[in-house]
Amino acid sequence: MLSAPATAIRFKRLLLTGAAGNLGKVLRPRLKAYCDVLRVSHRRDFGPAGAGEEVVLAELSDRAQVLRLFEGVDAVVHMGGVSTEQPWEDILAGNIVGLVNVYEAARQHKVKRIVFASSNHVTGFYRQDQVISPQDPVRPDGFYGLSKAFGENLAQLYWDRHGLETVSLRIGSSFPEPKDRRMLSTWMSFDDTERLVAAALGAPLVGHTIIYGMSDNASVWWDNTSARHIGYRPQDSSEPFRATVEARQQTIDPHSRTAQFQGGAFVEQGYYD
Ligand code: 15L
Repeated sequence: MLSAPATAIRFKRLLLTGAAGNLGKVLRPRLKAYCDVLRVSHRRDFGPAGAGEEVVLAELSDRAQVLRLFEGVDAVVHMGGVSTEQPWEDILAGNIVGLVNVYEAARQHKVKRIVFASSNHVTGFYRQDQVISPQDPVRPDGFYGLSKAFGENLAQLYWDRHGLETVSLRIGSSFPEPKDRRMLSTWMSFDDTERLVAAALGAPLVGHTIIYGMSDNASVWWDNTSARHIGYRPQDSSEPFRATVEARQQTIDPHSRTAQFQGGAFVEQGYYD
């Protein structure tokens, strides 16, 4: 948790979807500093509201429930939906049908901005010896990454057509610390995750901006120059963890697909007949 919020932004009612998920749980206590009321949501019961919160349960694939969820909301941090490679039916419900419902509800309720949890797996089939930017063509590494690419296109459509702003965060690996050699490049600390979300919520003009979510790591595959107007300045780095990570994962076959592609193990996961 940042001791002083990075910006002076404050919303009347901010909605956090996926509040009981991995990143939702990290952001829930942190986002309270940026709003009067934090509306927290998940598909199933996850306990009572805390101080300054209200709980509204909603199944993303149910349009009526999502419309109710968005009533009175100023801005949204959308962490809900499927966050790993899963059977297509689940991805379809959570990340395709569910996201259309999110954008329709946001449009109808005149929400100003969505911060959308996209993923680095939108471009997971670029190689680890390439440095890419949000302007490069997508190369999803599975149906999950493909669904996030759809989400980014949906965000672009709602900006072009309806003036609804989105910052799509192509989140790398937001964990307490990097778990393996790949994450030395993709890791984003929880404090930097908060900095990124706060910057995405607070930047004055974003249209639809895509930005990779990573800390200030020494070896990186992503160039965020085109998103500098967001004002995200990561302050942590994976470097202090390098010796431990390399000692833990001593051997790595450089010819394995997992080691070759940015998506790591995701490039080999999937539910195919
Ligand atoms: C993701 O998109 C996942 O949500 C997360 O669990 C991590 O696996 C991350 O990507 C990653 O690439 O490390």
